[in-house]
Amino acid sequence: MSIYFIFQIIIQCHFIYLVILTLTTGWSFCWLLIRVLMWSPLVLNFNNKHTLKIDFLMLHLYFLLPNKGKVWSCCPKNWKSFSSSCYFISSKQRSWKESQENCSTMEAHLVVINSKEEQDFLTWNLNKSHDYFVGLSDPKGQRHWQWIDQTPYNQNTTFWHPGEPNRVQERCVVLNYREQWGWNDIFCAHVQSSICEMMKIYL
Ligand SMILES: *[C@@H]1O[C@H](CO)[C@@H](O)[C@H](O)[C@H]1NC(C)=O
Ligand SMILES: *[C@@H]1O[C@H](CO)[C@@H](O)[C@H](O)[C@H]1NC(C)=O
Ligand SMILES: *[C@@H]1O[C@H](CO)[C@@H](O)[C@H](O)[C@H]1NC(C)=O
Ligand SMILES: [Ca+2]
Ligand SMILES: [Ca+2]
Repeated sequence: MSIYFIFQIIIQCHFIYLVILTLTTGWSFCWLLIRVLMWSPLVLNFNNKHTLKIDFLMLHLYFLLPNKGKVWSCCPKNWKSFSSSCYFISSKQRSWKESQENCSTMEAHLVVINSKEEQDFLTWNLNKSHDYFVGLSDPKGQRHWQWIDQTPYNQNTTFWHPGEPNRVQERCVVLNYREQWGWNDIFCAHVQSSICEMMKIYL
């Protein structure tokens, strides 16, 4: 048997292994692959670093060779993909802080709206009768707006409803529908739906 042949078998076994994991765990294939590539102890228990290196190499070869130079990117299952981000729309009602904490357990943060295109993409997927927390707040009540990921607040890319923001006590921002989609400042302790955002994962 040539080395090449053995190589092929190993790669195929890996593929089948991943397919089985995909079917049995309900994770999306791409996401699962990421976990494997990240050597997550959740998915596989490798014996030593040597096997890890081989696995890493195999998986890269398996996916990169047939796609010569094409970049693979993906979002976890049930997340929506737009540009270089993934979004999770949660209809569960939580305070702003709890919403952010929930995003951060998923390695994400409350959505940071960087453009009209991003906001339009999101609103296509939202329910007009819900309010969605975004990652914008005024922690000190000085009308000094801050994005959760430190993106500078740019007055040119804001989508406040007419008459908003209106009250200094309202320090957290929701995206909601009033004839059209826009932003409103509300009390941070109010419970609302939310949107999480994370960077797309590139292989
Ligand atoms: C975060 O929210 C999602 C959806 O609302 C839920 O499935 C998940 O269990 C939550 N995670 C935690 C740690 O609360
Ligand atoms: C939108 O939310 C309302 C109230 O929670 C719900 O009754 C309705 O089914 C939702 N619509 C969609 C399309 O999910
Ligand atoms: C906002 O828009 C004005 C006018 O178009 C422009 O002069 C300014 O540089 C912009 N500010 C930022 C931060 O992009
Ligand atoms: Ca964004
Ligand atoms: Ca308000």
